[in-house]
Amino acid sequence: MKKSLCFATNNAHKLEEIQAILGDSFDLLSLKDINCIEELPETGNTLEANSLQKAQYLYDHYQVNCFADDSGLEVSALGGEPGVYSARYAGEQRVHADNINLLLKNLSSKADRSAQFRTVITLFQNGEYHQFEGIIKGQIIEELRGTDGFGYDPIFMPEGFDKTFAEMSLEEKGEISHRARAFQKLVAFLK
Ligand code: ITT
Repeated sequence: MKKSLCFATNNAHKLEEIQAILGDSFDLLSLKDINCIEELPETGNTLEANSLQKAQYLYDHYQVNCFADDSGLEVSALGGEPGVYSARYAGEQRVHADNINLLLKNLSSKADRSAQFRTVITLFQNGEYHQFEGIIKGQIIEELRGTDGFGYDPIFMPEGFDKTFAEMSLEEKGEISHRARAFQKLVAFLK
């Protein structure tokens, strides 16, 4: 029987990516599907804390088995920044282009351009939770390349590839991304 699970996100790109990874083995519900229209709490200082907070909120308020993710770009020369603050790096208005510009500016004098995307997923089901981590290492390039994807994709080149995430198709990115790796662990756990 298909498991029904709610994915705690409002990000249509992510829903699309995850649906591609899960295929039709799970009945994936969006926040809209469960009539959750309020903003989910996300006040932690780590990816672990934030994904747990979102999943627990949904489980407590909507009585659904669910999972939530939180991801960030961790840049070595910036001590792991922007990390948990990736979405609002350049301010609360959360504009991807502004975030990219600020990151490139802060990195302009640094020789080390290594970075990683990291995802933490929290699965909340039947009153228990489990966390899963996915990492993809790479480099921050100096100029934007590509138009697909979202966020920092145009400046992130994954290790072993000669193109950025924004130059990859959804399927290509979906095979190697931080989120894909964390989700593969989630799916293996669920099966
Ligand atoms: P929700 O909280 O609504 O799910 P979000 O945009 O905040 O969506 P995340 O918490 O997963 O998404 O990621 C936080 C930020 O990290 C995101 O806004 C991007 O700036 C960056 N990021 C995460 N995953 C990314 C990816 O695959 N490609 C590019 N940037 C990404």
